[in-house]
Amino acid sequence: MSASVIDFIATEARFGARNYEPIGVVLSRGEGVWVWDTEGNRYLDCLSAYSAVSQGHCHPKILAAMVEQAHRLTLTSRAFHNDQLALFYEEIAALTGSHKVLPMNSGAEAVESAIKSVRKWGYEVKGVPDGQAEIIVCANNFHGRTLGIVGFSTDPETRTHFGPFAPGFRIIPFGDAATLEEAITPNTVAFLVEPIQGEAGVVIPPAGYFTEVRELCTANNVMLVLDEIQTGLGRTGKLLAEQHEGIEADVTQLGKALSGGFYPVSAVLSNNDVLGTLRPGQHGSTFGGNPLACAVARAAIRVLVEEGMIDNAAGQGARFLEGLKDIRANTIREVRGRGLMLAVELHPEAGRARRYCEALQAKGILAKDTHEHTIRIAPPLVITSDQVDWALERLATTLTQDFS
Ligand code: IF1
Repeated sequence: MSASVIDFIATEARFGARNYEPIGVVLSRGEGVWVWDTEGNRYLDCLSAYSAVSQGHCHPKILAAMVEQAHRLTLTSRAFHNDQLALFYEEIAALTGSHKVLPMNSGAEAVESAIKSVRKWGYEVKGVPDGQAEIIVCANNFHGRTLGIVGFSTDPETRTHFGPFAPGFRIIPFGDAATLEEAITPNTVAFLVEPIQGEAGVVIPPAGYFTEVRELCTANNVMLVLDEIQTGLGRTGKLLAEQHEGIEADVTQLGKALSGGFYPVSAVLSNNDVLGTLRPGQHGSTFGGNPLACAVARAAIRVLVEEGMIDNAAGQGARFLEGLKDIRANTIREVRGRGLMLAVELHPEAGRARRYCEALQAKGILAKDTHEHTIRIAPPLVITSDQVDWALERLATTLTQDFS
């Protein structure tokens, strides 16, 4: 590593809270599926900032929209109207078939806002006794890092020594509708779940699971709340992952690619019942729904649809998944994926996934491990067949090495 790279990393270590352990690369430029480090080395980005850069790095049309808006008006607060929010509402509602939209900033904020809204609906519409609302979540969930959210995490890394936590959450296994039915009580207001568990290692539920979940929620007047912050906006080869299951959520959270990686933008989408319970002064955010965020999000959604990125994710995702499954390596325990949300789970005896990510870095691919033994593969949705094949070649040579 050159002196400058070491300087960047050393300075981060000197001043920064050490809440990450990044791969040893210092990036300085991005374009499409490619990123470059400070020494000019090029990498294919197979993380896409955890699916926030689905449109590709520095998409020119999103950039142009951001610059144009930044010259005009960036932030007014919601104390006043602005000329971008209504347009954002109309476009995101039309695209997703939603009736109400609550604009926020981070994904976790959207999840927290959904929890507040669905509890409020429980008390004021469903008639749950005040303070007794229950929300069912799944083991191995990941919905963000705020105190409320880590309070119902089952990952010790995420929650240890951050307590005490808020009550009102029940945990069931992911993918087992019978346990959902058993967990529902008259005080249950919602089932909050990812359509595919991302951080858990791209865990896809059994076919028919969400059909049963949808029926159970409807039959028990429980709101189905889908966290599509990672799975949404084309990542799985459809606009929303719920579409693979042929169901519709009552409440949905979007984030990450909602801005194409230019700006923190998230949103809660719902039917009228849930977000219709909020009254002036009961919820808010300084930056939520600001004109710059809305202009960026409108452009990010537009290019996603107009440039065929969703269908490309389906086609290239199928190519990538098939190519990964064709790799004959005794290090591989399982290959999973839907669209361009893919994962390679290694046998524990193959060694830590991080070692393989470091070996991939040397071959020009940036990927991230999760939970010790799984390599996440999630390139921007603009990836081409040639780039998929280029990546598969390098993945095959790396995965046939044994770093145990
Ligand atoms: C980190 C994980 C992924 C998410 C889902 C809500 C949020 C996320 C399904 C919160 C965020 C990010 C957070 C980031 C790394 C990344 C991540 F490894 F943490 F779990 F993608 F899998 N729902 N996921 O995936 O959105 O508040 O971050 O905007 O915390 O290290 P956020």
